[in-house]
Amino acid sequence: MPFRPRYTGLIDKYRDRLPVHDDTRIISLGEGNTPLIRLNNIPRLLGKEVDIYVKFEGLNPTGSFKDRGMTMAVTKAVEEGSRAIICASTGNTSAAAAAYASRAGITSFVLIPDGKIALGKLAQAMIHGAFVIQIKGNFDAGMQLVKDVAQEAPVTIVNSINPYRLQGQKTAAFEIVEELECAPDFHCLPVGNAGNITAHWMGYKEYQEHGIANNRPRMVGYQAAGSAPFLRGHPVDNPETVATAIRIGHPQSWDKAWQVKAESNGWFDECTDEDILVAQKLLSQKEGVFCEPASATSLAGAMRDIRSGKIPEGSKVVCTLTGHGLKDPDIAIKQSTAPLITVEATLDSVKRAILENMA
Ligand code: AN7
Repeated sequence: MPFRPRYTGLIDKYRDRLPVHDDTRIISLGEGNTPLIRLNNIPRLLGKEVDIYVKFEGLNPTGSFKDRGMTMAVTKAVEEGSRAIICASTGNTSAAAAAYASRAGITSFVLIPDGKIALGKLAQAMIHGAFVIQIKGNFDAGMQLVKDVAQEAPVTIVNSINPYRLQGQKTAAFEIVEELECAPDFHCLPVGNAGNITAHWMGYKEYQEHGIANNRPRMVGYQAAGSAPFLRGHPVDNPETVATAIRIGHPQSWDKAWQVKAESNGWFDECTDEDILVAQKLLSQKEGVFCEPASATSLAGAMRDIRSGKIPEGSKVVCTLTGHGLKDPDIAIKQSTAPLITVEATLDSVKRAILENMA
């Protein structure tokens, strides 16, 4: 039987393209290798001839793309002898940091905005044994505190200002090129700190420079309207959005992201919370793909730009779905229109419930 070798995570797979040594102890949970799902129904609803793929990063071990960066950041922290990691987070980074720290047997400290992270993410940080520090302030305040405290305490920062994070995250672009056998024409992402859009661009450029792809995409970053510093042209002090993952007003990769836009001939745009929620629901109900609100920002923006023709027919479009819908059960339940039906536990009443609700 020609069995394929067991998939052991993205560092093993892309070892030659990542800053590790032969004897580096790899801290992995089998992250990466996520599905690239071609949308069947949404393009038809749009009435446009476009190939839309979603890269479902919610299927990483802790349910978001952060695992790609965290396997690298924690592997290097351990290699360098660090005993503790720290991050500020809108939720997903804290979940990934907590999980990879427990895998490595080191301590994690996570600073989160009090009351403003989705329930699933808080549950993850807690169950993995992170020290959860809730601050009475937003992500941006937490990020500043993390930078300050790391000057005075022996902790390694694992936010995306840690350069190993972007190295890990660039592998998502590698996977897309390998599957499509080319780069897409447009790659759409939700943008918060802008680390991920920067990392993807690094990956696409590397594959083109090394002759693995002969094209590169235009990079398109979408922000939530209430939290859109790249649209305002300056940091925003009180960001607000239903998509709490991207409730970020002072992006850490500010200069890098402008460079990505310029080099790739891409653009930034913004989506209202309403657009974001519509896209989340559409994906769930028309394609069977359940992502968290922030993730749906990529599709919300892409749909608008496809409708307007800014993304022309005939294009190959990839939208990254950065996190799993189960991260934020509260929003999902609020979004649901189908009624919960409660009946007696009898054949008759169940049958009646079915017949009454058949389409
Ligand atoms: C689902 O967890 O910043 O533009 O602290 O969780 O690379 O910041 C999360 C960011 C998009 C934005 N989608 O990515 C954190 C955090 C989801 C996210 C983003 C985040 P970047």
